[in-house]
Amino acid sequence: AIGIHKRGVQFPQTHPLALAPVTPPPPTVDGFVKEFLHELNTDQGVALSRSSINDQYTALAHTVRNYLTARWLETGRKQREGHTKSVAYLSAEYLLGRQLGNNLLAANLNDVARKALESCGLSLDTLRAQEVEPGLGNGGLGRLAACFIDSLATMNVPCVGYGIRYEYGIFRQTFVNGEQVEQPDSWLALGNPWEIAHPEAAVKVNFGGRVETVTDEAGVATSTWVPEWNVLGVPYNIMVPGYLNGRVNTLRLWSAQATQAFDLSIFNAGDYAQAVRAQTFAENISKVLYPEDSTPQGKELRLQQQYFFVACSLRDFIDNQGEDFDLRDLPERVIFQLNDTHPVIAVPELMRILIDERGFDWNDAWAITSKCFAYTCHTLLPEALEVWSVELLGRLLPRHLEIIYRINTEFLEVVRERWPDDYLRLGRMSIVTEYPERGIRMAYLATVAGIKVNGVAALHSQLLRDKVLNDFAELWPDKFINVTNGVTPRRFMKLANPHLSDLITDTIGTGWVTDLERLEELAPYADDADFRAAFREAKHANKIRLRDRLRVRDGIELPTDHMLDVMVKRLHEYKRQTLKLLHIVSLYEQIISGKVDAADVTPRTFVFGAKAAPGYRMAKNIIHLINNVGEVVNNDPAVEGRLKVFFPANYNVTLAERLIPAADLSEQISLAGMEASGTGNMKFALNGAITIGTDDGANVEIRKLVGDDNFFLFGMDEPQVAALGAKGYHPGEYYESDPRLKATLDLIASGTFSNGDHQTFEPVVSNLVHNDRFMALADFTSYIEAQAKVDAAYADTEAWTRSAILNVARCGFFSSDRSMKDYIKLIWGTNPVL
Ligand code: T68
Repeated sequence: AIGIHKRGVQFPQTHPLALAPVTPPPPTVDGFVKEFLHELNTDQGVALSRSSINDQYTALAHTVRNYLTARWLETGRKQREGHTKSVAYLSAEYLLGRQLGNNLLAANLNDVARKALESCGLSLDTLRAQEVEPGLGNGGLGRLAACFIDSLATMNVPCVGYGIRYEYGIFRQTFVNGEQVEQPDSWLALGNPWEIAHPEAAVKVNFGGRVETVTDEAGVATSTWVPEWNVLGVPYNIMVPGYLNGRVNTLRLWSAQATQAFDLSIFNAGDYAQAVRAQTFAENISKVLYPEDSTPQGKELRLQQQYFFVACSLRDFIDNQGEDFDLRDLPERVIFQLNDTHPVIAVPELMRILIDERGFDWNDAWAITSKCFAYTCHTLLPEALEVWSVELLGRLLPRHLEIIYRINTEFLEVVRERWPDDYLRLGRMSIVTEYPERGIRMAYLATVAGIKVNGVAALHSQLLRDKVLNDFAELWPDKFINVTNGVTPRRFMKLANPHLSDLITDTIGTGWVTDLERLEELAPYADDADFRAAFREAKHANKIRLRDRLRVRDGIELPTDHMLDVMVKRLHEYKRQTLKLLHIVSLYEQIISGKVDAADVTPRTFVFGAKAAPGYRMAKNIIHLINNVGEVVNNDPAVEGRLKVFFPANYNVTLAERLIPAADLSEQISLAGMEASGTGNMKFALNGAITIGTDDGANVEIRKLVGDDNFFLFGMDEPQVAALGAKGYHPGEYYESDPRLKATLDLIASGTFSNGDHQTFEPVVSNLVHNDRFMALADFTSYIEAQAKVDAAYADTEAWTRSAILNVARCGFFSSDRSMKDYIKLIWGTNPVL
């Protein structure tokens, strides 16, 4: 068994040199070579001449880490001694992407490292390619968390990111005959040089059992949780370096371990499977990332994950405040930002710690707890709002369930006071729902406990206030705010798009990387023909970089002289990949039926990237259809040189970094009112792609900033969607009345993309014609018209470039640095520590 680390011990400092962290030698090429070889020899235990690429990569990563270590320790010391307020970002997902390139950039070691490796006969690019990206997230929500911690470090804001060290991240997607097949993502197989484990600081987490309540003579009831089993959470620390500022924050991810490794007596008796059962069971908790909205099976494990990482994180944060810290001061020390509802069980957990472990009474505990949390909502889809069944919650966390009931009782008192006799409202607002079974609405719990509730784009926040959480907004109008998402310009411009970044820096200087609004200074250059030519050159160079990558990665031969039309995001019906597909099939149909001459069609290459949740049948059908359409279109001489459709498997952060800078057209075509924000849309615009999009999520704000002339808007807006829904939507009517749409759907139904078989895509077609929850058919005509405008605009190269430049120049608002400033100002009230 692993000993539990005793907190609060004063570690001895026995040598004067140990009083300050060892400062790294100045980063000269020779110094770097020395450090690198030292790592290779002592850490990997190999000579350069005998080393594998993985040895070299690992040694390089450690070398970079060593340069950052002193800063890291210094950041930690200042934070502890400063007693300042920190952000504790609680997120079940961090979609980090590769670390090496980012950390070299942050530490300004890129050139030195490149030269140092060259002098050893090695290539930095080869070693960078060796890194398996940590895919510890599903999509936008996880990537947002990664952007946020990058920005906070860059802005010198004390922050610790807490999450789960999944042994397997988001599945690796492969295609077999066009269909998605999931492979486990064993990202740790070759080791992870960026993490440092602290098994001695493991935290115990309890589960199950029962609550014992005793009532004393005064009638005061005391509850004690008698748990049934427990696991250990082992923290792994990962550096989060700020950009060129010497600050290194921490991401702390928890890994589950059995409290007792195995039963030696059973092992000795020969039952090996039984002997390690407890261990396997415990370690399952952090085994694998849940693919979003899959089937109910495994739900229990997901709740275990949520409580596991939240319990570890609260314990860790509180213990780090020292032994004589008064928990009444907790709100001055921390704000726990809840990244969606996944960590919301932290609310009753803090209440439990305060009441059961620290002896606070209910009201005092609530006074503290209700100042320590804020909640970010990332969705509007009702089925995506988490509800935990009372049966499950009561079995796994009986004391927490009891606390939630009490929170609800007290909350409903407040509602009753404000609206006496409004029973319907009480039912609507109750944290406990009775349908379809008794359950706990985690979004409501978060709303009741949070100091603020924010949506992630202006439209989304407005819809939260006016629709999903309207009752709560009436009760607490000031609680509801908007913070529009953002993306880090370090990774998604400077690192991913060196050509454009260099051009920008040559034109307006370096400041934009940490002050993205300065991109505005580029606007006048949109009218400068030389600048436009240079801008196009960068775009073309990016297409070549992408072509080279896809050739090796996927065996795809990407034309570099086509318009590059890209739709990358999770596969979901509301995002409407099918609408994109209908456009492609419709172009194809018009050519092969002779309605349009191929020579008149703008050469376009369509690229998709998307993973479907393994249990999401329709999403998988759509992937299959995209692949099969690609197969037919790409091999039909009738459209040769005009249309190509590619779907590289396993879209991830690494591919995004290559794909986005090369794109001309960004597809953001969700049904209005469905995409909370989108962040890919921001990345594309900042890299000089023009958006075709609906009035949804952050598209609304992008369009407002870049201007209507530099954005292709189509489709219904949210009020129109709501009105159509209320009136009754009949997709069949659109099918019957638009001959182009009919021909398109008929072509799919005819078996053209399924070797003549009519069954394969019947579910997709019939779902569109008979159900079409996300109204793709209603927006089809408008979409096709907007796409025709895209073609016309693209034909005027200079005007197109001008628009693309203005997209870059006017999207500085979408830096995650700005998002963080908004969180700080509107929610956290934290200060930078310099
Ligand atoms: C996304 N949500 C929103 N969810 O869809 C997107 N869900 O509009 C927004 O830009 C982004 O969040 C950032 O705010 C997600 O990515 C998930 O990944 C998810 C994961 C688990 C369970 C449910």
